[in-house]
Amino acid sequence: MSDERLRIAIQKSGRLSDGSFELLKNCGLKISRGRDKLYGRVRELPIDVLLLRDDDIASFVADDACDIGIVGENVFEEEALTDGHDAPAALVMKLGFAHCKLMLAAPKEWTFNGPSMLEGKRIATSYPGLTAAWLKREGVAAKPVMMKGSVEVAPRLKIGDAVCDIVSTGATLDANGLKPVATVFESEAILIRNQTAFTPEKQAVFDALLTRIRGVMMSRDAKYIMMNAPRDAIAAITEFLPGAEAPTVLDLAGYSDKVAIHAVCRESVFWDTLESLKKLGASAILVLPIEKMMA
Ligand code: PRT
Ligand code: ZN
Repeated sequence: MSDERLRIAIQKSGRLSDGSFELLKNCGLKISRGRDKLYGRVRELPIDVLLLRDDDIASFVADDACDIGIVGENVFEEEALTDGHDAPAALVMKLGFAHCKLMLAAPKEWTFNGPSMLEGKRIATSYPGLTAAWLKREGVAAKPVMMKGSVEVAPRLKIGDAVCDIVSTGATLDANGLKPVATVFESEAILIRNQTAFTPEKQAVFDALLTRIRGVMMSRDAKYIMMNAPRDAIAAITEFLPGAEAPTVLDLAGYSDKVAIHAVCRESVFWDTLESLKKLGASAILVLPIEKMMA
């Protein structure tokens, strides 16, 4: 692309769009557009946002129509297996939202005792590439049957004996008399880019955006935790704090045997974490949200 603005493709509306918009918003990008528009412009940085069907994102990025994109890893991997791009889009990083699994599911009445049960069966799926790759890994000769949608009804319509479909809560399978029997692929939203080198200007914008995305992801579960503690409990408390490195230990005015401990916990802090800290001697425990982080 000759345009110096970084073009990012995200899903217009669907299961990836809220997470994608929120990520960009948390990176400080204000996208001026109406929800029905296909194009948005960021004011603070030279970035344009294209709003597309999720199915088009990976190939638009591969074809250089966009520089980067946010897409489901399931769709990205399926296209890599089935699409003939010379230079397909490349994975930059996982984004930690829109988690789901591509699962093999069979009628509830089956007693499933391993992949070999699928030998010679027809498996209805929108993901024939990933399904075939899994069957090959398992050494099972079964036939994926491509269905664009409503895969879960295939066994009832006798289009397939089993299905391979995206599962989140499992409610759709359950409502259709199916049960998950094996995980074929675990997916989440990912950031992808094309393989053409960016101009130095565009590369600088991309690098700045990546730094912000990493910061947003780091601060997602992170908490700032503060407490008072007996001096002789510092080691035990430090070891216990979830995902904390090198906490700050401060003297407490008027107490020689007590200190204040401050730390950034990079993993979730639960009520039982606080209860355990209390048992180790901590008191006056405060847990604060972290809005932004930069390593
Ligand atoms: O309109 P557009 O083409 O852009 O969107 P789409 O309808 O093709 O895709 P969309 O928005 O449904 O999904 C986009 C991406 O979200 C997928 O590629 C996955 O990476 C991810 N994702 C996360 C899911 C789900 N969760 C999910 N539950 N994609 C689909 N489902 C469907 C699934 O196909 C099944 O029909 O939800 C149903 C199962 O849900 P449960 O909760 O009943 O198990
Ligand atoms: Zn789609």
